[in-house]
Amino acid sequence: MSDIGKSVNQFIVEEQRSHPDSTGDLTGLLGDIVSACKKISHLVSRSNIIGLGGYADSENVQGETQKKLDIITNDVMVDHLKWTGHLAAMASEEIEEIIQIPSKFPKGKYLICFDPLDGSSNIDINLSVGTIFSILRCPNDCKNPTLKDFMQKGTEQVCAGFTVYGPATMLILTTGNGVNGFTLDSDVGEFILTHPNMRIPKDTAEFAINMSNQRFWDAPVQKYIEECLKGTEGGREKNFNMRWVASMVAEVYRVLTRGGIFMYPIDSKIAKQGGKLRLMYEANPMSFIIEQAGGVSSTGKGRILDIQPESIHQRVPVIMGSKNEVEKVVRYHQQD
Ligand code: P6P
Repeated sequence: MSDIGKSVNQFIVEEQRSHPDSTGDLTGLLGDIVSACKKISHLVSRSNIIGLGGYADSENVQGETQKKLDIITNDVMVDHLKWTGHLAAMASEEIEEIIQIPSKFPKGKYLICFDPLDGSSNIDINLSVGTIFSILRCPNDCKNPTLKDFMQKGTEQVCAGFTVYGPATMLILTTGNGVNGFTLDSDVGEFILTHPNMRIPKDTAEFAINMSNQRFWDAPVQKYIEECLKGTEGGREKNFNMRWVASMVAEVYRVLTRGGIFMYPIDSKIAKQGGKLRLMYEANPMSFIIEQAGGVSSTGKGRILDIQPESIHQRVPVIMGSKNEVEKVVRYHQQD
């Protein structure tokens, strides 16, 4: 019998049963994350009506001017998770330091890194945005978690997920047993399984990259994109299509549904920062999901999930999606 139509809660509980040693903590934590994302979906859809559009008069740790919703959605995530007893600490794109659990609440065995509203520059133009999260086990007893406890490779992730607040609100989830997509039925307030076992086609003729950076890219990326633009006149089997939404959650969801290659490679403008996208709460969770769906995720020179993190807000180059295309770009880096 198909699992389609199952609520995300039933799906998670049944997944938990397949791990006899599980305590239910992850199930509980995921339930709290789902509640936070439903609240964020509501706020995003009503932001124009309740005056949450536009910029706050503040900057985040990235030096980016914060949208009002950046701050509010960060608070929604923290307020929904700090009391649950499932977390030892949190890290957010919007906050410089790790977020400790207030002493009046019990600590748990997990760590979470999240971007509460990825792509928020799209809010005022009504394009898709989303929440991205990555869950790690807290090493040691984690009574006093520090930044060091978060410095775990992406391969150590227990769970990763993201939402897309778009024409439909979607939740994409992996706990290491494949990738499943859920659609929010706002009539009943439940995420319903609509996209079981999502798989990325190994081939694609659709690339996503911010072309305005073209003159700053390294030679391997220049070569690859030039071939895509030339299509059959440049030796490719097909002519390519291009997409760029400037919202990673929307790009990755498209790749999961029809294949594609999403690229934010290093370029000479951002080389000193190491890249544009953040490792702990963008590249790692999305790479876990992409690999679990049969795709590949690389910096161009190495597997993203194998990177040993050195800081919470560390940036990395990202090339992810359909296996055969990402591996072509990797080969071009090896030949460089
Ligand atoms: P650019 C959004 O700010 C983000 O972090 C990703 O979601 C998105 O893919 C990228 O940056 C967009 O970058 O340079 O096109 O604004």
